[in-house]
Amino acid sequence: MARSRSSSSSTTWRYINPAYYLKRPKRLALLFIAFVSVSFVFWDRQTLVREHEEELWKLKEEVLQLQNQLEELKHDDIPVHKTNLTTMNIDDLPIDPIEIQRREKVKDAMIHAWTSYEKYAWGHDELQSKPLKAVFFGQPQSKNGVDSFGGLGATLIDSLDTLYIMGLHEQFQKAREWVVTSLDFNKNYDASVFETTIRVVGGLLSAYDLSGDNVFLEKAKDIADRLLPAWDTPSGIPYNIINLVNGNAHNPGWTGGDSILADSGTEQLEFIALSQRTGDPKYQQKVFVENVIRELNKTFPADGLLPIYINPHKGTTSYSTITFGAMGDSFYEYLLKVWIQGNKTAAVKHYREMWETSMKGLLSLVRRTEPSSFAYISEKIGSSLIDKMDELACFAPGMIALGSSGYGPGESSKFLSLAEELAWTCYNFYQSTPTKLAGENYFFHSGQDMTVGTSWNILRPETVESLFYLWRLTGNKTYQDWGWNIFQAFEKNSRVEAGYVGLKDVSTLIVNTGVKDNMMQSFFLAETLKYLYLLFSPPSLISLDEWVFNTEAHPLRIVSRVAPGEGSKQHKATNIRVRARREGRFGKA
Ligand code: DMJ
Repeated sequence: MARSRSSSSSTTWRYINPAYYLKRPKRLALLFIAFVSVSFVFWDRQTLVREHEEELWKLKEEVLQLQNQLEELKHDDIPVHKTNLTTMNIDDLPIDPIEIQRREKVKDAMIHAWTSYEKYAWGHDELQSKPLKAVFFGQPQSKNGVDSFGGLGATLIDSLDTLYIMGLHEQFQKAREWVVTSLDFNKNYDASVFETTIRVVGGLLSAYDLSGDNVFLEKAKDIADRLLPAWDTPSGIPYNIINLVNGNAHNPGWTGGDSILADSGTEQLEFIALSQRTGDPKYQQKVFVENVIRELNKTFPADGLLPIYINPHKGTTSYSTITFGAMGDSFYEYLLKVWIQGNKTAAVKHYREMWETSMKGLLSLVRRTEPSSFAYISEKIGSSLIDKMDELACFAPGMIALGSSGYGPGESSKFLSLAEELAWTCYNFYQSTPTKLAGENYFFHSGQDMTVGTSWNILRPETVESLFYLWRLTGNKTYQDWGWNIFQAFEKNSRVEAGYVGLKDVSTLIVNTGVKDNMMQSFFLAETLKYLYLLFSPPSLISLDEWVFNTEAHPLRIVSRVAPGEGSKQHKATNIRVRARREGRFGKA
């Protein structure tokens, strides 16, 4: 046996000995043929793999194109229009598969936020994820609803139009059922006139404009009627708080009895829209919301900048901060947007004039940092400038870009470049922190560019709002990339098992993410996710020619303006078309 094993192993060895082949050419030829055959098989397989890969890649492309077509079909029932505001026609650009993927991710985020709200806080104002133990990353959270706005279902109403625009119709229908069966404004609650208007009246009107469903308009009337007595002051400047049952109105104690500028001047869009849609002029007529602007116009300063406190009895401003951030911001925003809502006609010319005056004032507040020359909008008290800017003021680049087209060519490009510069600053509010999320406000010290002041982040939308406008108005895809980076930072830091929460401190990382707070703000669903979704959508989806966004990102359809007393005639004209015939990619209405 030993001998036979050794003889078989010597037979094997001789096949790898070159002499075995060299001695006989026939063997050499056979070896060559074997080598060529093996190489051919190997090459053939490689080619097959490559061909399959190419095929797979083509299929993926096709899937993306089909997904896009599907998106278009889903949006078929949304009134859409091709924008003329753009300096270039973005609709003519080829479909970008990256854009579609990003849009889908934002939609996933909305589904996650909405499903969490549905599961844990249905019908409440906001979803809270409260830490059960000591505050630490990853601790268990209680998941419950809180009624920060008096139990009006703020998140649900704020989300209606976002759901609709994203094509989440099942969720929209379920929310609609809640509005029909459970939305009750008869609450003995001292509500904020401003918050209730921008979230609830605005959200309902937008849902009405998109769906044409009368239920939303009826509810909008109900809540607006409860808010109206707030304007019953000697000057017409409203009180900022009102009881929803008895109509008793007052101002918060901490303002010393004054009304707040933004709270008093951010109702015009919604109430004018309500008059247009109901045919009832009472919401917009002079004793109510429009009188505020007339009153303020009487003593409007040369720089168009108003301090944040106004006396509702005398209609005069009090010595206080001038800012495009908290408590000032949307007053300026609405001067521009009411002009747009009114089709830029003579009837609303004074709004544009006041806005342009305020823009002169804004220019006087613009400063630049050292060493990097970031432009920022400072604040002012008396004659002193304060080197501080709120993230809230980051809506301004978008507003300036939106208003820039109303100037002549020279001024227009000057304002557009300022908007772009300010957006770069706001983007850097995010990029300059370890979490890549912005703090609530920033200070600017010589030689240090920007430093975080108040360091929380509560999922605010203002920067992505401006990126959305700049993308729409310039076609520059950089703004999409910036928005995508911000979105990813929200995903990384703020996404939790039950929805999304803010951060307590954007400057501190624990296990690679920021320390969380416990609140999913309703404006995250109303604004942040909606603007991000639209940032990655064709511009014809909610065209800026046909829609104007209220300050809570609720799109209101632009219709011809109603003059007081012309209510019923106007009502016919405002019969909102909900099914537009599609033309082109997303269509023209
Ligand atoms: C929103 O409610 C509105 O955008 C408002 O005008 C300002 N604050 C929040 C979002 O930050």
